[in-house]
Amino acid sequence: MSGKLKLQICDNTLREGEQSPGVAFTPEEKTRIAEMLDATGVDVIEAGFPATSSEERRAIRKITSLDLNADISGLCRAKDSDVDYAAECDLDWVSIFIATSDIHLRYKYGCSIQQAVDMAISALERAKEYGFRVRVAAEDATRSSRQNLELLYRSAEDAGADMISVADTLGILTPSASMELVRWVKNLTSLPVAVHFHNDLGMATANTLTAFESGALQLHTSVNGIGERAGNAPLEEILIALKLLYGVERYRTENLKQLSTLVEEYSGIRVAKNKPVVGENTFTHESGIHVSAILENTETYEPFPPEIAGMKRKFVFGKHTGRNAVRKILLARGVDIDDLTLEKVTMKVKELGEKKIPVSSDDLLEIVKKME
Ligand code: HCA
Ligand code: CU
Repeated sequence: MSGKLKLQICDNTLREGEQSPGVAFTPEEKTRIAEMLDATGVDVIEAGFPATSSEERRAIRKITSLDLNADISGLCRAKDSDVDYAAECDLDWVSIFIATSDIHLRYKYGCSIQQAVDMAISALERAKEYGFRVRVAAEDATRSSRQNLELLYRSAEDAGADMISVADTLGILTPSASMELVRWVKNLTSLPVAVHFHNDLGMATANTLTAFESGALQLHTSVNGIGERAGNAPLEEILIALKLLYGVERYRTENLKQLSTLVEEYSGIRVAKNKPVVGENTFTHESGIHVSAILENTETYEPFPPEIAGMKRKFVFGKHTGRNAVRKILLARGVDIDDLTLEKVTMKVKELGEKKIPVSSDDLLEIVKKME
């Protein structure tokens, strides 16, 4: 596929990510994350939820005053007062969301779909009066009837919305359902379509990429995938997949590890070692077979060069280490040992590994020194 496809990344770390249990970014932390997202080439930064507090609005204003290349958006409920708060923040975009599923209409709002749409349109009109560009989002779209979605999206287009948006709020979509839904939504209006997909069943990345293939313009992400519950499509997975599998070259993916570490630190949410792209184990090799092959050609067991994501290759030694790998690693560090020492070193490494004691390349050199 060509890299010229129309595409925008809207990153939600600062809004949805902050809704993760226990997470609160200071205005300074928000600013730092926004700057790094901008340096990575993210097109839209959802900076926060203006109605939350005056501190939140101060943080958003700090970001809008930076004059970043990215457009800055804020999330609003379908309430005029939320739009008024957004107007204090100097935003480019506001996103107005309204739930369209029967279960949300009944138990959250206690109103009809027509009343919900009327609220969204009133908020949209107010936002247009302020001069905002507006994305109108159907919350829980994937559990909503097509009739309800059609009413919201068509009304939004008639009232001057700039983008319509599909939220898989509970993360229940499959890739094939994502394709079918996005194609259907695209045909309803002439507006660009955004997708905001959650990861409850581990499919947010797959669903988002399928939506892209199906014509969605704006893809929502968050760094390390943080967000409500199991979170959202991780920025790092989406950007690397776009680059590797779809030929999209315009994002500076080499920032991803740094961005991930920053968000890990500020959010207090640890990244799993086996997390795709940025997890500590993604470029760490232990098994003898893998290490030996990688030393001949890294492409044997690495899907892409680690530098592309700002990662580093690492070798560790343990239970699965083989003689051959030890020999090659030592030779690469200028150490040539005889067969007997090699055997002893390998046995020692395996023994430590079985006791769950990790052995790094430096430890390996120490072991050799002691044997000699
Ligand atoms: C929420 C709202 C939202 C909004 C999605 C969007 C969702 O439930 O907190 O901006 O399109 O997932 O529906 O995050
Ligand atoms: Cu969400």
